[in-house]
Amino acid sequence: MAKRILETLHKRPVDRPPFWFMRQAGRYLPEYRQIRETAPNFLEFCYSPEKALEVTLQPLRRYRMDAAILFSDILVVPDALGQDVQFRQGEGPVLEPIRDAVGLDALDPAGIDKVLDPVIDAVGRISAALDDETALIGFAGAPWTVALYMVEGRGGTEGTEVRTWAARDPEGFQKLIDILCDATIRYLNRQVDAGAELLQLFDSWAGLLGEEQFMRWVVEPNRRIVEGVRAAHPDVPIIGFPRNAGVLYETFVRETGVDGVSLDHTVPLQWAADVLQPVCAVQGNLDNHMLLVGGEAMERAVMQILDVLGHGPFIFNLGHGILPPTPPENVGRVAELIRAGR
Ligand code: 1CP
Repeated sequence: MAKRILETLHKRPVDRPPFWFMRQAGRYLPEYRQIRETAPNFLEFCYSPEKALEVTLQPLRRYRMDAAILFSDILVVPDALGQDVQFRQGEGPVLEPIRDAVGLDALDPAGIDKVLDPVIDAVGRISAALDDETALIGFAGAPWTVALYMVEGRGGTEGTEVRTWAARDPEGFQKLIDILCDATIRYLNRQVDAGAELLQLFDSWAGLLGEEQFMRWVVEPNRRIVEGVRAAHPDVPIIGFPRNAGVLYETFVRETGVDGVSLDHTVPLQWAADVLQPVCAVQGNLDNHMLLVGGEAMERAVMQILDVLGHGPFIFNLGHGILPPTPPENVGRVAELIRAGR
């Protein structure tokens, strides 16, 4: 049978909404933690095709999602460009920050393919391992979000360094965005060549920007990447995720030409059904904290999403990634509800 998530993104009818969960492979699963311990650090884990294959498949064995997502991270791109990137235990990513033209000159866009070869290898292996009902999602970070980590040097900030650079010296900052657009188009096209059937662009920090900056640093780069991927692969669906963009979600879907949009949990359901679903498929948007709560509160939230968004093109997902303390059985319960259609 045709893959539900691809049918949905092409706006064709399906028997029930497809589903997958952001961060479906991760620390909430004991089998993930076990393999994670065998890698010396997180980047080496991402660059080990056998390990990436195994942890990509783990959540599918438990919950039979409609899609697998390549196990990797958005920060492999700065690493491939030659920036120093480290993941420290309990601290998240730490990068040698880039703040000016001198930092940009040190990047090496010609070297990315070689560093990213093991990720492309993993895509091929995952593609070969999936059954004919399960689609493979490739992904990358969108330029604004990747630039935030490259400029701040870490996560968990308000983005003060990157926001002030972008506003003070837009031409200089544009050079970083251009490097990231080109590298991302190339990287995503290679993922599709190796077997990815749809793509998601994560712009997790889109919500930090006001309208004018949002147009330049979120909408325009996402639009360019959609265009650059379509030029090589006209039929591969692309999902955008301008997290926390509020009413600017509407501008985003109209201007970028994405086939689907992933909604954070703050987007009102009826508004999404009325304003976004006529333009493209919507994906989301269960509050990831509901998976910590479980029980009736979680079940009610799931039904409500299915009721309001289930009539148009819709992919069930969370508003943001699964949190490490999530009880795996709550994920199973959500999968069961979606499969039953309520
Ligand atoms: O040791 C570990 O296990 C580290 C935890 C972890 C995992 C499981 C990190 C570090 N990355 C990942 C995998 C990952 N990251 C995937 C795999 C596929 C899946 O969803 O199952 C994906 C799609 C990502 C994407 C990613 N990485 C995003 C975009 C989505 C989002 O969550 O907003 C971002 C912002 C990152 C950066 C990142 N990587 C890891 C951490 C802890 C962070 C966030 C740092 C911060 O800003 O707080």
